[in-house]
Amino acid sequence: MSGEVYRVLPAAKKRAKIDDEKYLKWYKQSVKDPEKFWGKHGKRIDWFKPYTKVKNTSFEGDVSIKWFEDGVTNVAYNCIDRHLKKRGDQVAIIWEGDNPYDDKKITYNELYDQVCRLANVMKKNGVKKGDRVTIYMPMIPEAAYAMLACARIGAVHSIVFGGFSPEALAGRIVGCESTFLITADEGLRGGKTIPLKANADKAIEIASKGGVDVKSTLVVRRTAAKVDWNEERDIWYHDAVAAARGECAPAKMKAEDPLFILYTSGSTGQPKGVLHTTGGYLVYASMTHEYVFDYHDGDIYWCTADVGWVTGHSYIIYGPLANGATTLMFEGVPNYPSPSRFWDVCDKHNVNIFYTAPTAIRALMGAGDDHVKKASLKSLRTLGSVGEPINPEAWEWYYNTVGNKKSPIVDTWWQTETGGILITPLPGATDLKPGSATRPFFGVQPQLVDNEGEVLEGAVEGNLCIVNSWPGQMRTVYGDHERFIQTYFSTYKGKYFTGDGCRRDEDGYYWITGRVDDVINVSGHRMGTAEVESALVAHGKVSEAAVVGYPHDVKGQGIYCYVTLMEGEEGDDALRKELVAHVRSDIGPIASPDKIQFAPGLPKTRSGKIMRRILRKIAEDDFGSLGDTSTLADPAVVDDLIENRQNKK
Ligand code: 6R9
Repeated sequence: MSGEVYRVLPAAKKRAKIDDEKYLKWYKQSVKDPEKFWGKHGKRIDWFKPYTKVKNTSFEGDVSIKWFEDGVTNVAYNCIDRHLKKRGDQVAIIWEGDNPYDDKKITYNELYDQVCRLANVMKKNGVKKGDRVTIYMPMIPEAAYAMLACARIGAVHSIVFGGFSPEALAGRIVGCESTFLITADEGLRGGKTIPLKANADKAIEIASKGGVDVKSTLVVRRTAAKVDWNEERDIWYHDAVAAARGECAPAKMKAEDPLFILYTSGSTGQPKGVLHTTGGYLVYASMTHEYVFDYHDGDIYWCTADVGWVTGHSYIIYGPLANGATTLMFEGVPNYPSPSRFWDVCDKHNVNIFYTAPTAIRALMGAGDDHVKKASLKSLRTLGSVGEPINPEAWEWYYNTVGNKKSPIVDTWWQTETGGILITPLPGATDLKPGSATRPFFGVQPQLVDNEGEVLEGAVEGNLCIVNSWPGQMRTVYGDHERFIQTYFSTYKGKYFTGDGCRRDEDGYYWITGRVDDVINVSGHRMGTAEVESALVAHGKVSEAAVVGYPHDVKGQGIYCYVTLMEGEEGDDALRKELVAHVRSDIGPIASPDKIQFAPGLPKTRSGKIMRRILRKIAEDDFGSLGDTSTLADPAVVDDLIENRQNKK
């Protein structure tokens, strides 16, 4: 599997800021003396008051992570103000609308003006330093302004992806007690509208029953659809911003003041609010953006993610803007109006660095080479992949057909929790192996352990841990530090456990094998099987549910649900449809079940634990190797499950 090696391309090496020699030297220094290494690189951002302390972190006991703790800075200042003198007229954001005829360029000067105005609007409406602001928006420039305006005044943003349901949005509003919401009348993706304002109204109602009253909703007019209006609460964005002042001093933020909360799924319970702070996060996001993509001044950079996910935070907004880059923000989807959209946009804006997800690559590969070949793509120089393991076939298509064998692919492994990329090739330094995220970034110390926590050396497969802190690391679960410790530092004491399985080969390259916990990865979106299960059992006809992932050609993993119905209920296709609709409305379309199997019983141990291992095998249509079923309370249920499996080949 680790056979094929793609050597560093001479042109990439020539241009790159880091070659292999420098990588090895810096890596060694970064691990040997993190204080010194990060003490130096922390200066890549501007500080109002320089730090004297660099690293103060412990993965033991109460777990405490602090970087640059006595430094004072502001993220919006670093992403905008400090560039104005040199690049005020340079484009900061290229916005490409859902409709190919709709686009816009925003210079750093304009960005400054827009962000200051919005910051003043928020202040005027009572938003203060430390307050949580929920952002539920389409991919329009106002989403970027909203993030930066929060950062400017020290408010903490919590972005909820526009594909989430009112219930999911309400849960996140209540979770961080957020009383200020920014949204739009509607979103527009792939020619279809998404009723964001109507969803927000519903969410506000649900949240108020949960004890949190949203006081103001700022609404961007995107499609000009007619929306319900609450005079007490709703404010038109364009009116408010037009009346506001275009100057607003950046708040003085301590390095460890919170920057944002982002909810993400875990193996148990409801999504948790991952908290990132100011200084270390920005240092890490900007440094990885520069070196992982080999970013140079003047490059046009495009990350296709949505700002609702961490990739959009670190690699559409904060990393690129901190580096004074031109970042492209895309409202649409890969296959609208046709599967050549990505490639057309690359040509239209002369994109040099392109960063997307394996699920999109696989879908576009399936649409045929003609769509790519029509485009010139000659501006492309670095290609990136993120979100899930990339299968070698898709990797090779990306390299050969999209990259024309002249652009290195950086397969970047990281997580919402890590804030930035941890394991990745560097374009001018790393020989590539399709499917491998290759080697750790500076300061990152991966370790593989077995299920008992024994450290594994050499070429081996195990559970991936990181043994020392890096500046971009999450600091806590918002409002629940105990859950932070439990989730990440208790499985293997004193180590950050990622939840991923991983193989290390004879060259020391890392190959992520996927989650080893009950998290599934559907089209690069993280989903807790427990969340889908709790949505299913909330339906009146369902008594019990177990959800597992199974291999899916395009999505990476599909969602397979085993459902036990209440006494007297009949499982048929109509009920299947009803359950799919129910889950979509409870969580959002991204959680749509792919397969539903009605099961009179689930395989349980005598102590009542569902044996998911067996359910996974059956969902994969691989029931020849179910392993030991003798510990089951009722081994007969397995025969029925096999008989009625939904993935028969
Ligand atoms: C950035 C992001 C994190 C999980 C992670 C892993 C999977 C991400 C990957 C990858 C293999 C890669 N993952 N990048 N697996 N190769 N290059 O995606 O964050 O949404 O929190 O997901 O995604 O399983 O644990 P997040």
